[in-house]
Amino acid sequence: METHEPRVHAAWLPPEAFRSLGARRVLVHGEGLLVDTVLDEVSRACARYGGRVWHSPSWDVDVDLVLALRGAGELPNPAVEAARSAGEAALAEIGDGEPLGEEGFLLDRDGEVTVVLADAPAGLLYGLFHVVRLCAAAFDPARPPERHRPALRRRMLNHWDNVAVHPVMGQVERGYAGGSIFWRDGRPRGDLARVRAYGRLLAASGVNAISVNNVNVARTEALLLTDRLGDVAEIADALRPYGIRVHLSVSFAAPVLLGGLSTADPLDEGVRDWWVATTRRVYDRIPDFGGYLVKADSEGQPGPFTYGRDHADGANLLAEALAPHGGVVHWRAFVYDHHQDWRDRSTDRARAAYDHFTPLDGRFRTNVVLQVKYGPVDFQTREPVSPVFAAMPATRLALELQVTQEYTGQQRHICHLGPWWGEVLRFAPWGPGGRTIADVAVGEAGAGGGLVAVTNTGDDPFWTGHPLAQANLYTFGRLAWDPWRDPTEVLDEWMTLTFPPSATADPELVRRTLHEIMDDSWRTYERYTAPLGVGFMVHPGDHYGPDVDGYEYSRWGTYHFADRDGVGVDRSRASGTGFAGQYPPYWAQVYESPRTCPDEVLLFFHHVPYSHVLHNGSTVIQHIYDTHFAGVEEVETMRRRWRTLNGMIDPTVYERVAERLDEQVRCATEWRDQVNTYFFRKSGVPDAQGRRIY
Ligand code: GCW
Repeated sequence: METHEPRVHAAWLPPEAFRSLGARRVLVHGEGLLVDTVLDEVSRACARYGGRVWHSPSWDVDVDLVLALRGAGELPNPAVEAARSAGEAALAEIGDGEPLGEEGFLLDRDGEVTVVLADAPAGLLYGLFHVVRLCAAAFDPARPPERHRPALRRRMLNHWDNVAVHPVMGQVERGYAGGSIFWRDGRPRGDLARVRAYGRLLAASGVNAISVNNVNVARTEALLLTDRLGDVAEIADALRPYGIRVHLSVSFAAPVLLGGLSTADPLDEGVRDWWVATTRRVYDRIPDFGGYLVKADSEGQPGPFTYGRDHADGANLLAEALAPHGGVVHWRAFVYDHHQDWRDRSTDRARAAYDHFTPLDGRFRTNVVLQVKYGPVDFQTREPVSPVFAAMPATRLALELQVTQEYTGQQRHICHLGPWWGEVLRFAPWGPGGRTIADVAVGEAGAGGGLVAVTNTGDDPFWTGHPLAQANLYTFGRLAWDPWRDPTEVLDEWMTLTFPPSATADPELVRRTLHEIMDDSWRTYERYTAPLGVGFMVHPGDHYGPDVDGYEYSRWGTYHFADRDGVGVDRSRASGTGFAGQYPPYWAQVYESPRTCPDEVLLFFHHVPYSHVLHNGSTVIQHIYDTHFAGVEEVETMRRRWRTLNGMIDPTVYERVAERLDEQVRCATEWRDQVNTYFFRKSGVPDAQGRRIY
């Protein structure tokens, strides 16, 4: 019997988005694998929309668009050569004398011709996707020249995909979009066309690196490094034409697990030799392999602590093996004690990354990137930004975001994370006006650790389960390219590509409605879930839906300490865990006192009485009630608004979102009622507006 894969949604690259490009006469000049990709993209667009494409050398043809490598030789076409020289002149004028680099490009207009110049093939590909994004505006005669270079060299996604299905976590850990694009039931999934299509989407968003397996590395996954390296090479081959390099999560215990050694001690000669030899074999097979990603001594994963060594010893061991090949180690700072006792008030999970890693600053090799989650705890809807970013000036730090919505509605809820990431990136840990998290990730001369995110994709026909969650993935890529960009502008860009105005009956209505639904959806999610930065009121294990006390007495840490008088975690220096003191002076002082601490993270830093008055004028208890009622109303409004799009957009998208909005309303209502009732019962304080609390 024949089986048919369901039609895969085009996400932000529907054919319609190529209409403007595809109707043009295009010349591609240069050679290379990624130039072939450019050619292929342009050819397909032109075949569909009636344009024409030439690949150098070409003679006297009239063109609308030239995409050329700067180093490629002269062409016997005066108009094209004139456009190229105009581009060169514009570059000399607006540039800083620096080359465009491996990935940068210039876009310019010369009379009737648009010209894209790049130093290297990847730049040409990014330039092409820029032309696609601009649509007709790329051919606007009055368009001034633009130069683009990514702020961050590595813009990486981590897949938490398992090769073998994990008995609890399934095929993809914290995956909400079906199975894995790469793996199924212990084997490669076998659909390399889908992998390639994925690479294409990622390249169009700006991503240039991915790790292909979960950071929790079990037996089968460990083998990817050795016996099953061929499976990784196949993925690398499929992604290479889109400029995406493959990285691998490895087990720190690999020398024991795979090499038959008796130890994985990082200072043991035999262990070092094993990593050197194994890594050499990886590069023999995958010459552009990116490197290793390691979760060590964390949530049961093996690490250097077993051997009495520290994390610099551990990371440097792998870095040394990778260095001759140009590879990097991404070493995760997510190390904490997950065997806590709620009776013990001295352990604070929020302190852990700083306490473990800051003493190691300066000891990591230059090809180690320390990958730090944005907050000190774990991808909550709201946390203060991790103080580690301000505390390790001699280490390359990457900011780790979570695109997969583990704690933010699991792609059943609309929760557009761009605004949150924007806040994190703009946070100035040394105080207002100082350097920001974006600056730290960029580093000096772009040598910082970059941006990394746990992806939200799977083999779901919409890629991300919730069609609107595609915007989170797209936004991540674009912010990784330019972390200073306004996330709302990026969202707008995503809308134009995904719902092309030329294919929509009422484009203005669609755009406005999507903005109304998505722009503030993260704050809406925050309103109906855990209040004031306290976090973690989720159902243990699956992390979906409310369970106020779910973690309160568990070994994973205690998060809210609610009693009849008040709520919150005292993390002050004066009377609490001292976490507030991990920040540089400005924020240490602001966070130290409930009087100065910003409302949105008040309960992260302080245990306060329910009658405590917030900066917004409300008491804590009334704020809890108000936000929970408001949050549910906002979700109901979202659903009403979505219904106005019925018949305007792709019906499969419409239906999938409509279905999920029903669940979002149900779940938000559950959150509201459980949280409000919980705090009403604890505090005995009635709602000032007399609304129904159960
Ligand atoms: O958020 C927690 C998740 C784990 C995850 C871990 C991590 C991959 O609940 O599922 O494990 O973080 O970041 O390593």
